[in-house]
Amino acid sequence: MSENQYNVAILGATGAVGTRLIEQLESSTISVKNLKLLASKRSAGKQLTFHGQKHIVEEATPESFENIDIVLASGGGAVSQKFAPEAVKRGAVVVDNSSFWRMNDNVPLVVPEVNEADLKNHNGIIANPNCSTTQMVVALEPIRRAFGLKRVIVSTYQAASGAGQSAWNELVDQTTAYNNHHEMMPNILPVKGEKKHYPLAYNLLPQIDVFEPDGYTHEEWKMIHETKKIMFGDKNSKAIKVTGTAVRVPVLVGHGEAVYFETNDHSGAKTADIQAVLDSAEGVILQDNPKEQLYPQPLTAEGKRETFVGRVREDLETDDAFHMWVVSDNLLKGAAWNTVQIAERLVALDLVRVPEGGADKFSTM
Ligand code: NAP
Ligand code: 12T
Repeated sequence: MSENQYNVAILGATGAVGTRLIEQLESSTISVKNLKLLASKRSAGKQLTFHGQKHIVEEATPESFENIDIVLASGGGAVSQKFAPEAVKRGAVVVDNSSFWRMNDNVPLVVPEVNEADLKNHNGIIANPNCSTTQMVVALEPIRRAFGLKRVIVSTYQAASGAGQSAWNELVDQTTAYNNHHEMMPNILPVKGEKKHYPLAYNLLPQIDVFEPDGYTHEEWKMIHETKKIMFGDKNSKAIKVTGTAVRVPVLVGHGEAVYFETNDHSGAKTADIQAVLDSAEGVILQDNPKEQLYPQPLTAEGKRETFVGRVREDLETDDAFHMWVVSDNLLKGAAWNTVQIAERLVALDLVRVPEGGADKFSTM
């Protein structure tokens, strides 16, 4: 582990992900010299704590990134579009949570358990995948390594907090309103800024992010193309078929996923073989014992860095096909922990620097 100390900035520090970035950085192996907390003008002056010390939140400007080594960004797409190139120009390496840079060919999209090696190709920006993609590939990659993988069909059960602190607050308020026979006032979900809003309390919303012209939501589109880029190195890889349906459920923290997959293995692998591979996989905790009613749940995954897998079983009618149930804390492995984990790996691999010409790759954006 490197003994260097780093100046770190958290962009979007007051948000649902940002507050967890602070906590994950506190318990990381990274030695922080100075921490700068950045948000919009709205939160400038607010105080947050890091290692027991008060830090004042500042409004982010391009100059905020002078003398910064590592930026952990979770301010949203427009914020990362604007500020990530400014930070890289000033020599900082940005690990970005937004979807803005993920599909850029100059930007590695990384889940350390799956494709840590892609970090060495970075040009100053590294993208953190979508939360639902991250936990799915953590569970699928060990299966791909052992048995190959040719097809995935996923149904997601996604928590409100994935859409930010305001969506979290909205679900709490709606639940209270419903229980007290008051009117529910939806303003955020399914998507902030969309034409229509619906209550999530006591409901299910089969829309996460905006609709694409083909009828898929952008969340479903991201799961398809991010999975291909992370696991197969090409966002349009034909080596695997991926599809799915993303649904918002009235849970605060922790996404669930029912995953159907077909392997490339024709040796007759059984449920126990899949379980054995998952049981020894990095970042995975197998919780799978129907006799004891043991299976992953959002409430038991909350606050944990790992991805929990259970309900592993053979498909009854298709050879070499299985089902599993995957749960993780969407704000940790889905966002803040994966981001800090990437930063830890950058430090360990001595990659906390912008390579020559790196900044030029983002200057026209
Ligand atoms: P959130 O709770 O709404 O927080 C948004 C944060 O961005 C706040 O700190 C906010 O600061 C800051 N911000 C907004 N406008 C800004 C500006 N112009 N300049 C600087 N900071 C600004 O949202 P969240 O759930 O933490 O998510 C933040 C972003 O992370 C999302 O938009 C998404 O792109 C990404 N995310 C990714 C994943 C993933 O799957 N990897 C999961 C969740 C979120 P104020 O307090 O000043 O408003
Ligand atoms: N629509 O970073 O609303 O791509 O749950 C993360 C969370 C997009 C993203 C959500 C979203 C992202 C959500």
